[in-house]
Amino acid sequence: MKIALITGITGQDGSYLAELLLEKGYMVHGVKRRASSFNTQRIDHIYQDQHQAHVNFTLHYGDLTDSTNIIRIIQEVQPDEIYNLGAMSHVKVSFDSPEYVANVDGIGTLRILEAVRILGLEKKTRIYQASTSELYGGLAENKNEKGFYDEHSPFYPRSPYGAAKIYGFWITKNYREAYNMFACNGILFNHESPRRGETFVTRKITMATAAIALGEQDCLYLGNLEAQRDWGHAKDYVEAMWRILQQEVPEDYIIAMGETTYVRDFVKMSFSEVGIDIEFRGEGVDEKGYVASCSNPDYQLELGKQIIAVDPQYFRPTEVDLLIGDPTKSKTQLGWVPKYDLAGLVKEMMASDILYVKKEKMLKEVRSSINY
Ligand code: NAP
Ligand code: F7E
Repeated sequence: MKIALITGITGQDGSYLAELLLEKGYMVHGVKRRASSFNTQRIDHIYQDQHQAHVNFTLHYGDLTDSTNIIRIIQEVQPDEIYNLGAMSHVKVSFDSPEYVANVDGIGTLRILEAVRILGLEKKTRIYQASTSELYGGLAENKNEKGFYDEHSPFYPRSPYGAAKIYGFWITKNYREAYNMFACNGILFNHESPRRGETFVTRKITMATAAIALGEQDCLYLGNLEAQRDWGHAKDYVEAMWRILQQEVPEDYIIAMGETTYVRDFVKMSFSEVGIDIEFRGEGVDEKGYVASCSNPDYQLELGKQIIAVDPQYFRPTEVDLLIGDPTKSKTQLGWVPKYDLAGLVKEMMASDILYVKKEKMLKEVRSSINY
């Protein structure tokens, strides 16, 4: 039985990857941080009661800033594969805590690689590093002749997050070349799901769409509506991570859908799932979205009501304007075929958030009806 260790197991990708590896018959170990409140919601369905826990699933307390516990966990687990997904992954927040991000996302990667080397596991343990399209920085002149970023495009990170991840990228490549380690970077473009953190733009939009449609919120405030992203589904992307570590030769791969969409259009797609058409008027910080029509009897809003506005507090000091990745290498070499397209992703996120908001609404009503 293969043994995998996942850092960042409590995150979006960690939870999907854990499910995938368990399905494939792996023994899965995960690193979770100690927190003052529960942080295991995304994996609770796997790990419900530690006394009746999934027999092939174990969690260890740990933190990527602490090399002593990284070494101890890797020594105990003796993994065949390590997926280093742990990170402070929010680009905007990285401007507020740049040193912490460098420590976790940059040096944290080194701690994993060095632990494997110190323990003499270079030949046994394969390492996947969660690299990112943020390395490209969205500079138009760095795209290839087909208009995509590919594995040869130059990097130009535009945030402390991107700068920390670029160290993680190069140190992974360096350990591969210097010590013959099977260490690979997956350069993943944005991937989303119903489990996406609530402060990333797609989930913020689908949650707010559901809340507005159900009368629980008045207006959705967003930042840069002009940003364009290449969005895929996290379930498809964790499959690619696994495939990267099953190859004969360790290499780096871009994982992307090869299509890009404006944030504004993602808003329109989300609202259209509940039968609401939005018309955008105005420009820059004055741009606003209004209800143009409502075709679903369950979700009726006043026509002409303003429900979207721009709030500059969500702008970033430096923005990545446009990302679009070329998945040719991953499709041909890894045989990776995504099952979801953007429409399918939005549909799934909206269905999940409608249920979520309905449940919250019901709980609120129950609580307010109880006379304490
Ligand atoms: P996520 O939902 O934010 O999850 C991040 C995980 O890292 C969480 O489990 C978090 O733990 C953990 N973590 C944070 N700080 C840590 C620390 N100091 N020590 C150990 N663990 C720590 O991110 P995701 O979307 O699943 O992304 C997974 C990885 O892929 C990240 O490295 C991210 O940077 C990278 N990536 C993501 C995308 C994307 O579009 N999703 C694209 C490219 C690359 P808590 O639950 O306790 O916070
Ligand atoms: O922003 C714009 C924002 O925070 C997407 C991480 O997983 O993917 C993610 O990073 C775009 C940006 O993701 C709001 O300015 C507009 O242009 O969802 P996001 P991100 O920054 O692309 C990469 C690949 C990673 O590696 C990261 O870990 O949307 N935007 N209005 C907004 N963004 C947010 N968060 N909130 C807004 O209100």
